[in-house]
Amino acid sequence: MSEKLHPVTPEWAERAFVDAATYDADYARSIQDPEGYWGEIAKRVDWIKPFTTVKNVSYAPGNVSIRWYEDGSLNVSANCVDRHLATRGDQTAILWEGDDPKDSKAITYNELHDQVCRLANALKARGVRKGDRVTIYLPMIPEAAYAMLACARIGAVHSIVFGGFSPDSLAGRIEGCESKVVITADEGLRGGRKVPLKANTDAAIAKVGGVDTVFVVARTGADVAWTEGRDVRYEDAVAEASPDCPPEEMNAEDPLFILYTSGSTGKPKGVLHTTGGYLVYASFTHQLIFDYHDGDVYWCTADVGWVTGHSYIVYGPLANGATTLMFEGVPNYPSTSRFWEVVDKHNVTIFYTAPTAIRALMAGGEEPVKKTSRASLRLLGSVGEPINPEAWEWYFRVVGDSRCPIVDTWWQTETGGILITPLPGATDLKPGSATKPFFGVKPELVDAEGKVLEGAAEGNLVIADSWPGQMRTVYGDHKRFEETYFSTYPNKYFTGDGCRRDADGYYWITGRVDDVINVSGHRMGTAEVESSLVAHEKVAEAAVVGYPHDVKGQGIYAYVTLNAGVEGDDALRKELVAWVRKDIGPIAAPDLIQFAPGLPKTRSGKIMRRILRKIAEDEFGALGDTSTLADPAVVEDLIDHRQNRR
Ligand code: 6R9
Repeated sequence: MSEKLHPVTPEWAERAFVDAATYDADYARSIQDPEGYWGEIAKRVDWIKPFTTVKNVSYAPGNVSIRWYEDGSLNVSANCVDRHLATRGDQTAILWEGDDPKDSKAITYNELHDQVCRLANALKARGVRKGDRVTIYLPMIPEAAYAMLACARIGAVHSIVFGGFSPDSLAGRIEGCESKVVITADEGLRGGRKVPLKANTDAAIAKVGGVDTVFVVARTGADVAWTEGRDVRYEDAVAEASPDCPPEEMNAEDPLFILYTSGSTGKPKGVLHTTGGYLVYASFTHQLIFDYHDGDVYWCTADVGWVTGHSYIVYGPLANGATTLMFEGVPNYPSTSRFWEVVDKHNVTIFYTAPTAIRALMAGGEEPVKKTSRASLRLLGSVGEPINPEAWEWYFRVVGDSRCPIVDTWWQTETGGILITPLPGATDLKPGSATKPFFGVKPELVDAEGKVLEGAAEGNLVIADSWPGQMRTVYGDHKRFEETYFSTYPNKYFTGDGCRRDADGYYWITGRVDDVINVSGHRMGTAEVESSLVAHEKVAEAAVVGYPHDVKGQGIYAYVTLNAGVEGDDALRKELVAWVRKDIGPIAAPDLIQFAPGLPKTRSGKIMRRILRKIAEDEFGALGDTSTLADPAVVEDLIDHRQNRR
């Protein structure tokens, strides 16, 4: 692995909020005195009623409870909008860049306030009250941010569903949190292609029911089916509503949002984040890690359907009074220069994207990048999966002209904000390493038995103590929360990631150690893809694993056992791929399907995934012990018919 060092430059040590000496001193303090430290940091947000307790956390088995600032009250929308009006009402809050390069607009903080208040009143008029759940299924348009902030303003709990998810996935998420209201658009627009969001919403509601209001934004103006009494034209509702809506006083531990994410077993979990700690953590990390100063133009290319969009397009930046760019399109439309053209058009100074995008663009060569200026860029960021050193160096040299530090930020939906990351004025960079813990974060490496490993070591990554942005529970299932994150290693939060720490104390995330795969930076549970495949009438059994993929990081490899008498051919492969796309969404579509007459199982019937992973990686020389298999002969057949030959 590359151990090339990119030291902090003198200008960065000078200009950034944090330099190396400050990092060491503040980190030590944040670990020794978390209450004192986080009590002070929390002053960065406006409280309605100040808190008197900072931290009240138990990771004890059977009694996991996480509370920060628990007797304080505040409102997230007031913090992200109202408090900036006096000083920066006319500053751009959201810079929107449409799918079509001709479409863009700037929304000031004053305009944001007007839109959020009107929508909040429109929600109230349809009966939405504090604590009610609202599902948001929107493309990357400013209305997505308005919707989030309008919910936060009245104390409703939003649950955003990524626009690429299918009607069935949407249905499961509507049902999971019992939303009575959905906010969607007629159609989405991505890379010139239309996404039938309203039709998908209709199909989802037909399946689960329970929804009495659907707000529909006119994005493309398409003629869509209409259910009188239930469907509401967003533009009309907002125009009729009053622009005056006082923010609801929320307790620090009142829920802010639910976000469904894949785990190693069962259906996606509703990760619940609350109000005070989340906002403090999102805004603080955003400012320090991206070194956000007034005048910066900040662009995170994520979708608001993922946690990165929540914390680092909307809540963190807006709480900081930033200008945040929101992009509706894709990196390769109308051409593979699009990202850099947008950077030049809006003078973007901070750019945050995912390794999969870097690798895809890298495959297209330097020319589409080099023909743009990018002179405005100061800092680059990466998130979603490990970035391989080659992609890191290309990003640094070609995109950043060897001028811009790269912050490789490790975190999860569950963590609410970034936990392991460089700070651009403090941390010497090693390509491929997320480097060091952020303030207040106490990572540890443990072995399979839970023994804490010291010094240079490789093991499973756990976090030994809480931080304010941590998830509080799995919505409606606290037992699942405890079992998933706090039972493997008692008294510690288990991340599900493997990790190596080098002799300099740098962390290198090696990837998931559970049955979660990371496809183009999107989390997918192998169990979800399997249950979709077995729901097909021709499939008897399926086992899904990840395998290394040049662009996506991991690809989806499915072993499928067909029902007796069914012939496996390319037509059926296509049919199964289309089936999963339709059932879950395009991101879950298998890349490779191998028809397998039998799967390697132990005598007790457990599928030996270790063997399937090795074959999918084309590494069958290292299969390890196969003696416990019920029928070792199936392995020969699997190897003979493997689909990934390198
Ligand atoms: C923010 C986000 C979380 C999983 C996580 C890990 C992987 C994210 C990473 C990274 C290496 C990084 N991951 N950032 N791995 N380096 N900088 O992506 O949340 O969708 O919940 O995924 O993504 O495996 O456990 P989420």
